[in-house]
Amino acid sequence: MSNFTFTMIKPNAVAKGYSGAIMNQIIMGGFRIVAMKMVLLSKAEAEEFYAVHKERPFYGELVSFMSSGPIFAAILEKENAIADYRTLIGNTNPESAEDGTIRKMFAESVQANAVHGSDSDENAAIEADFFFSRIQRFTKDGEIF
Ligand code: FUP
Repeated sequence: MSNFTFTMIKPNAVAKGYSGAIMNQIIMGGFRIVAMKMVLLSKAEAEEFYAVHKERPFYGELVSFMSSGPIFAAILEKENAIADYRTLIGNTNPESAEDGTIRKMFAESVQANAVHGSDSDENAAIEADFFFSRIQRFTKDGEIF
């Protein structure tokens, strides 16, 4: 069972002033913030982060969008974090997302879908390492993630 996940509040949601409301949903949803920073990705950094989607038709647009404005990146801690966070954020497409989910409330489209959530323990670790060093992480029990 995974106790950590990685998230980003995407440029559209930050620009619209939803960051505080989204962080509130995250904290009220039972997640602890282990690490958090506001950052503007360069195009090259967004390309590297989304390299797994390089062959997908939407890759170029996704990279442009994710480097179009500042984001919040964060590591979150909770029992069963990966699955519980994906439940909290809802479907990738906000039209299919359940009522009360972050994407239902704050997403504009499949691309501008307000937040990212890791899909596996392995990817959460890779994504967290992309943004945060060990001394920037504050886990509940001093556990290393
Ligand atoms: P998710 O795991 O819910 O973030 O969704 P995916 O792994 O399917 O998609 C990865 C990213 O690609 C998401 F941020 C949304 C974006 N995307 C598009 O921009 N267009 C698409 O048609 C599908 C996904």
